[in-house]
Amino acid sequence: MPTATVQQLAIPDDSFGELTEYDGSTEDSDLLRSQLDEHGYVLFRDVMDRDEVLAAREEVFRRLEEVGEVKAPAIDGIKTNQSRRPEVSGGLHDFWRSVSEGPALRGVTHGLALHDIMSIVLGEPARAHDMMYVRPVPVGRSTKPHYDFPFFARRSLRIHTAWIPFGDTPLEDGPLLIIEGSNRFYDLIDPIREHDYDSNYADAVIQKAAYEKPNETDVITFARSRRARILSTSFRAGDLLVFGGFTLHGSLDNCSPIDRVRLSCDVRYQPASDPCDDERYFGANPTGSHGGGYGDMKGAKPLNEPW
Ligand SMILES: O=C(O)CCC(=O)C(=O)O
Ligand SMILES: [Fe+2]
Repeated sequence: MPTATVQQLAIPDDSFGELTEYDGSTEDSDLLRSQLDEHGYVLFRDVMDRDEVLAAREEVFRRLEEVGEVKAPAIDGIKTNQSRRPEVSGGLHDFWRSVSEGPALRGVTHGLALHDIMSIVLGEPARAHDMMYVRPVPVGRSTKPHYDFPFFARRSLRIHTAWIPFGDTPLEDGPLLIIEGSNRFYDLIDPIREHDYDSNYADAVIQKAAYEKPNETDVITFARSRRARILSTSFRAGDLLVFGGFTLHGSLDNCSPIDRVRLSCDVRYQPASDPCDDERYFGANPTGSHGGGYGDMKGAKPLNEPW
């Protein structure tokens, strides 16, 4: 059993499992859709151009090196304990927005390769949200389990998340986790699905819908109460994880012994035929669910400050 902790608790062997790898063709829409339906996710290995993914990694970490947060060589993503980010002209919002709009990064998240895969997964031409979440996650941190649907549902109810590791990400670096079978936890899903997001999408309401119930206990206790395992894997640059809005996910803790920052990005895709006018996620200045756009993201905070 490799090192894996979540919320500072070691995961017992029988509570951990490997994510199932998709081994079919990336062109086989029926198979992809049936896997997504069965597991709630599809794990693709080595489908993105590794060099492009690593170039995007370097692009982001160079920006963090410029503000003193990672050491040289930037591509290694090793954290310092300093930051000059609060002094950048334009402020934290504009800094994070410009990092999130880097051309190498966008070439991966909004390029043809991912667009084509997502179109096949969705079974019709796909369109990406303009807003996306770049996540440099330092040692000691993790993402709590949640469903994505409440955040993104409103104008399209068919959003899917593409989670991309920007760099090799072993378990100890705290990659994404999925709660096995959570796409069938109907007692949690039904109330989320039935909410009318078009008439009430206040940030507090959707945060509560996404996070509250799964976090009444720690993740291990929660998973055990559902007789489910916590699934993850060691990711490699080039891998891609796609999941639906009703798949409970979070992340392992970053426990890197060398202070490596885990870098990933999550971007939403929906059918292009659904409305693309939710100002929270589309346009040149998307507001995000809380209203402050890129400035509200965890990634907008200097790495040495608490979230
Ligand atoms: O990368 C993470 O820690 C969380 C990502 C996430 O919540 C998502 O991809 O929807
Ligand atoms: Fe999420």
